[in-house]
Amino acid sequence: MTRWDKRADMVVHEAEPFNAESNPVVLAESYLTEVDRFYSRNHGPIPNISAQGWTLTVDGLVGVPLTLTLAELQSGFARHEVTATLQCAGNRRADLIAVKPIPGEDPWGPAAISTATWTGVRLADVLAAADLDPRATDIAFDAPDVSQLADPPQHYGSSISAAKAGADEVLLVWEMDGVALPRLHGGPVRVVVPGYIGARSVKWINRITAQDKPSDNHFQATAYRLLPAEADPDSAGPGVGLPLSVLSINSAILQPADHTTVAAGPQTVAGYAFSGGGRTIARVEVSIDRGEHWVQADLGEQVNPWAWVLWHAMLDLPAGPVTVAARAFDSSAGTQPESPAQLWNPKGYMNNAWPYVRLTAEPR
Ligand SMILES: Nc1nc2c(c(=O)[nH]1)N[C@H]1C(S)=C(S)[C@@H](COP(=O)(O)O)O[C@H]1N2
Ligand SMILES: [Mo]
Repeated sequence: MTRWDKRADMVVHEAEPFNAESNPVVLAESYLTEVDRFYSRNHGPIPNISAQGWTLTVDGLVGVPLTLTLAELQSGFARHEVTATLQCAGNRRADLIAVKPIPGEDPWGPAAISTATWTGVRLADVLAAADLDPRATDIAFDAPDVSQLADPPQHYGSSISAAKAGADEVLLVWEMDGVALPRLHGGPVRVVVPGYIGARSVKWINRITAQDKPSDNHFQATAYRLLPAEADPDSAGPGVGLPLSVLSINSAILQPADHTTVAAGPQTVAGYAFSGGGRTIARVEVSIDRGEHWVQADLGEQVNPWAWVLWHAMLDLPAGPVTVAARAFDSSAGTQPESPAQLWNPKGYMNNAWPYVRLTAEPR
């Protein structure tokens, strides 16, 4: 075990604030990611908030502002569960950095993504209890952790549209896979916004504000925006670039590991595929000739549109160096672009290019 009760084989990008992803090879081995393998992304020191001391304020464009304790949240609203995949907007950034450096951002591999079953109450039910004003277009979330990445330093926050906030799958959760939400993952309470970039699933949430514009928090207004390739990220202030929310279709090859030697002949290749916005995974294909020919992968179950698919395919590898590529299609026929160079952006977000693993196949 390493810090925060994570497995010793986690890939730790930063110890403080703690930023770590699973060893990619083991990630595809279970549909629900074990909590001690679940990636974690933090922008500041992890707050320590007791369940007894926690309160949630609901204010802004509401008829009845609320202050709720955990006991009131748990007893006042119907309990719901959602199995949902969280994916950081920086997942697979390493492949963008290989195209051109991205200073100041962690080189996440393909495992800044994980799946859990989350238990809590619907955000929509809490907003209804506060008598949400129909003029509210955005629902802002605030948390107490202070990030030095903002200038001046700022607590973490973001927002989602009022339409998404009203959707059944968006929960305020206090349990992850049946255990109390660990402190690292936002305990006592976080929001889970399935199908959106992880940044919107605000941990340690202590305030929800209904408003008629998006949050002006650094992590909504300035960070987590897709800048044009030419933009200078240091001078791009609030409002520049497009705000990221719904995830695009993505996939990764997790087995065999990149840059490894395997036996020529029959070889199983395995990974995940996931798309945002409630779109399901329709097809995954793999290729050993850079996309001239494709082999159909077998898809595992997708328990609901908010959770990933694990897939595997059987390839017949010729002896010698071989590059395996994959691509997924979602239910809107959306698919992945061929090369990360087409997607490079100054903050390195949303890489959904074909994944590649470079293997050496040795004659048996
Ligand atoms: N309060 C707070 N919430 C946060 C963050 C944070 O730094 N502070 N990081 C966000 C980002 S970018 C991601 S990808 C997810 C990661 O959640 P996890 O650590 O539970 O995996 O939390 C989001 N919520
Ligand atoms: Mo993230």
